[in-house]
Amino acid sequence: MSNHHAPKSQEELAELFRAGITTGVGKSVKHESADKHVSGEAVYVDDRLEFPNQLHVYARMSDRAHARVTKIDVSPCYAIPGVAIAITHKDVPGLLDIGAVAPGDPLLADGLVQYVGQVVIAVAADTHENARKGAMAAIIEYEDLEPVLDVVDALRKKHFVLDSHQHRIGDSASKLATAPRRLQGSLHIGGQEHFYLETQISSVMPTEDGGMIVYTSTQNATEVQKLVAEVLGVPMHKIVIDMRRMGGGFGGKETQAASPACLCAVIAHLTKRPTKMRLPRVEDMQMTGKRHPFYVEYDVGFDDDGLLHGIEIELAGNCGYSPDLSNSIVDRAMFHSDNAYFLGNATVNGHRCKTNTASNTAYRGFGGPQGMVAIEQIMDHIARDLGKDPLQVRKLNYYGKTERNVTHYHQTVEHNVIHEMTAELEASSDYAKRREEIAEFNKKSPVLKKGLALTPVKFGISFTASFLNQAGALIHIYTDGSIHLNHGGTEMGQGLNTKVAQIVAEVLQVDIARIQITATNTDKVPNTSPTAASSGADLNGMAAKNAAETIKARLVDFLTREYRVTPEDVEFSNGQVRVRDQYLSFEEMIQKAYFGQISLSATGFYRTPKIFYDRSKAAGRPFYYFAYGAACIEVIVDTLTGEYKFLRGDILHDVGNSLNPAIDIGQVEGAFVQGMGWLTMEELVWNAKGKLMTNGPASYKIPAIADMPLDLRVKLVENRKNPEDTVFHSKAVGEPPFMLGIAAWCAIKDAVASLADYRVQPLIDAPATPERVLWGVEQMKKVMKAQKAEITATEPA
Ligand code: MTE
Ligand code: QUE
Ligand code: MOS
Repeated sequence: MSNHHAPKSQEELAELFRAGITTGVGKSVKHESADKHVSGEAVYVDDRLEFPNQLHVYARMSDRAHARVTKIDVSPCYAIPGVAIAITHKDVPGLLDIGAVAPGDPLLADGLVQYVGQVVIAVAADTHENARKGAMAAIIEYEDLEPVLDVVDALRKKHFVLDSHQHRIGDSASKLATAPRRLQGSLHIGGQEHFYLETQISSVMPTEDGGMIVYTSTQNATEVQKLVAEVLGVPMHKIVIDMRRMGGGFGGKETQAASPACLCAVIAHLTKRPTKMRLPRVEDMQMTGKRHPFYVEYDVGFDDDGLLHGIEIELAGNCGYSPDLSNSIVDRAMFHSDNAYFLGNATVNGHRCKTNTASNTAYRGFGGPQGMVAIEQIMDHIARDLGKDPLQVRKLNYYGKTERNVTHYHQTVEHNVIHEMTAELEASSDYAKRREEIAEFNKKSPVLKKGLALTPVKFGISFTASFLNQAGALIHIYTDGSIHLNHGGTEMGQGLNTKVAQIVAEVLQVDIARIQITATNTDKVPNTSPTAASSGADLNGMAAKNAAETIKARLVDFLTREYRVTPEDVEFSNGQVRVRDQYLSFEEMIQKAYFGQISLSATGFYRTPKIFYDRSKAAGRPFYYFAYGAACIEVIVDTLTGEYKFLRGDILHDVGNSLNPAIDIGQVEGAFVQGMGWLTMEELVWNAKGKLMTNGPASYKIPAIADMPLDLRVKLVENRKNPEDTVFHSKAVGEPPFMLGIAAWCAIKDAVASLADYRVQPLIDAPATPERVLWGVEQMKKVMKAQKAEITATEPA
């Protein structure tokens, strides 16, 4: 890149030009931080050099689920050496509430605590340990109130954080009444801890004019900026958020990174000292919200083939104590209660139940997985009732390509590829043959039973709050030809920065090594949406493409004037530029453009076209397109203990034209395992007083390498570009494959159902822990015993 080397000959430049770049779009470029992740050199907030005179914050949590706070005395805190300040809600200079969309989340409890883990006071000291001792020294007294801890209880009492909402198409009630067959059921779906490796953390430095620079681990820089400004009572322009990378987010840092940032900012403001807060794991798990547990009731009418006639689904999300993002999350559960199936005549009601637990929040899939688990349970239930292979019932109910293709929110499903994908996976996984082999195996094996399931995924891409579908980017090219790239998205391990850099490399036809990726920063790209809804690359990639094209157009225009050629004569390739029959290097061109007084810096912007949604009518096109996938999972279950092992997994997933196949396959694998963990082994347990007992890795089990299917085969759909005009015709990948994990849950139930000749659907709630599987086995045994007794009773003497 340096221009001090001997200039290359025209032949050398032409040769480089013809070689083309190897780090553009569609290439398996390794993650921008891969080496640093492995060596430990990647800098997370806690790895930053500490500021002199820095304070550490520790929050004292409520140990009551629901209580009036009758007394807070922080004077004993100051007896601990090193304690600088102890704050209560009264010390917050600006707004106390940090609710994301609707109010309800006080930064520090104001007279009332609503869950075990709620922050009541915060203490800052010279060390974390002194801050902890200080916080524990405070005297806090409560008067207990009756808590609501059960979602069904909340539903029956209509104890909601927000109003219920309905999606409807056709006439479900009359179709249910006239359907040849009808089934009802209910189901509990568990929540899920994010278990990001890096817990919530912020570090705040006060600057001049009452400003703050905030280093924080957040998916939502602009929202942290807004909330820090609000709690301090200053305009947003005083606050700068800097976010280089997260050690995982998974939705858990979309709203809930704000609390440590705001606590630090308030303390930094009051003490004029730099302030850091990092949550210990046990506190993080109790303080912050999780995936919403759901309770589901359904009533379904169908015919003898298993075709749906009418359906009614009640989805009750356990939101915890405050709204947070629950409105959009329960909406997304409702939007995905069809999964890939044409419901026809359907009524879907979504409820936002209030319980005295941490406020549940975004988590990969954003409610979608819970809605899809409900309909997959219904498909299995119908199949058992008819004695059919569940896959047959699933395929029968798939959305059509040109008919039977309108959703219960009145969006037409276009470019449906689930039929072909299912056929391909059925063939590549040898489904039919293995189905027979498993039936044979189960006949001969009294204790160990095998199960198999193949389930589809159709996931809507776009924020359903349409205004969020926008993004910005900023590119500078310096005079040496090196490129500084910034965009509004955040890197949480998913490879967004790598993909956006590949996009810029592709447009400018330079090697990715020329591009410096930089921290997300609110004074470079303002008013960013959260990096969420899997839309990071779709939105920020397009914004960066737009910025790169702006600069490229200026350069082409400059070259046409300088060389008196037409735009068709100018071509960029592999760090070289051909102007008719002359070659010059990228940096040579940049030098010329600089001296030609051409602006080498540009912003880019993007908004998603075509989408609209009228929530009051529950109709529109909330999703720009759908991402599809399918998984086939085989399991073996020990019916004496309820333990199981996944033997094989075959996955086919659709990412359109992949921006980076290696990263996309990594996303598919990681999402599948996370989804499988949610529905099998990850169990949250609260005690009768509402305290989370599974508050660390010893009691909360996330999947490890040994829990992977013994044989896992992941494939991306080939040669199927996104028909919509997305960035290089790619599709979003972050969340959709999470729901491939549903096949693992269905496979377990298939194994258990074998005990009753596949004619009874085992009622195994999620997660299907060994205890619940054993309970399902007992159900099957009881059913079989009852049947035998009936047969004996009716036999002639
Ligand atoms: N992958 C890693 N490694 N770490 C994460 O925290 N978050 C997931 C997914 N993949 C996550 C991840 C979630 S919840 C979302 S919404 C997307 O990444 C966000 O990034 P994207 O939109 O750039 O795909
Ligand atoms: C998917 C998402 C989000 C969403 C809708 C989705 C999301 C999110 C919001 C949201 C909604 C309203 C707001 C707001 C955010 O909606 O992550 O600030 O006012 O934050 O379909 O992932
Ligand atoms: Mo992902 S749950 O949309 O952050």
